[in-house]
Amino acid sequence: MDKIVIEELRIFARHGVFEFENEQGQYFYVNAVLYTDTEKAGMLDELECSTDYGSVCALIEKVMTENTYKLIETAAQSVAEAILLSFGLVRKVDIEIRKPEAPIKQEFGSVSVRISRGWHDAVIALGSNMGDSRKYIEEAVRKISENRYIRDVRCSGLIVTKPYGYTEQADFLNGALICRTMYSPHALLHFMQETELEADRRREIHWGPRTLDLDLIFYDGEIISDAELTVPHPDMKNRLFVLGPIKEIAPYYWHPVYGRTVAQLYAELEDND
Ligand code: A4P
Ligand code: MG
Repeated sequence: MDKIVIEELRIFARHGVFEFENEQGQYFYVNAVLYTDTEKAGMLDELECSTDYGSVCALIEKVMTENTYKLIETAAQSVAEAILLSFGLVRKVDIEIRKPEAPIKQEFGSVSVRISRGWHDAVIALGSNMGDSRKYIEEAVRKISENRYIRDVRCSGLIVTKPYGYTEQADFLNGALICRTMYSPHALLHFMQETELEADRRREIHWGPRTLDLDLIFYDGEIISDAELTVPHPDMKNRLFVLGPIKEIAPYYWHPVYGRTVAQLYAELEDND
């Protein structure tokens, strides 16, 4: 992807864990790499088709000077978020904040924090079989859509499905949504779990009845497997109630483990059933 690069933007600000740093202030230096597509701007020679680096510098200065953070980690996070939220053409940013006057006793050149943040594709499966299922799911979609770290939400229709796994329970209402998110996979999972709890979700029987179930099915083409999170969701290929709604909104989403599209996985499962 193309890059717009800002180097050594010098900003006087007051970040630091010590009170004297907040009172006296010091110079910080910001490096930013904006990942974007400059082809159209390059062909038409029009600033509107690109991201104005002058405006980006002004925004970085605003974030750095209108806030006082203890950590340059937080300053970097805030700068990255502000750029991604304000400049729609920027897909990803690398931010480095250097603090050459940091209060360190030893001789040193500079200390800095470098982070990368960006917009990622995520697919979330929605399910409910307790209470007013439609209301719980619609409320969840609303919360997800209103979250500032999530954008471009597209939701499938909702379908009634027979319970899978533990079958002694009511029919489910299922759907799926695709979105772009600035959250990491784990942060997105935590937001999804918060949303489940706000829908009176109690974790009782595994695979049992629930007011709201949000499962992270895909996150870009990433493969994740740790104690908290498995992505792509390990049982999705056996679940028509997951594959069907995703097929409606993203039939060509590529499963990075099985090497097939959602539409192909759906067709295979339907044949086997
Ligand atoms: N976890 C790991 N990976 C993920 C992921 N990709 N997305 C962990 C979400 N969570 C993930 O989930 C248990 C733990 O899984 C979490 O702590 C998380 O860290 P949970 O939601 O607390 O428990 P659960 O929902 O009872 O278990 P599980 O395995 O998520 O159940 P499923 O797979 O969601 O199945 N039949 C129909 N027709 N429609 C349904 O929607 N749903 C289920 C529940 C059963 N039968 C169904 C349906
Ligand atoms: Mg679940």
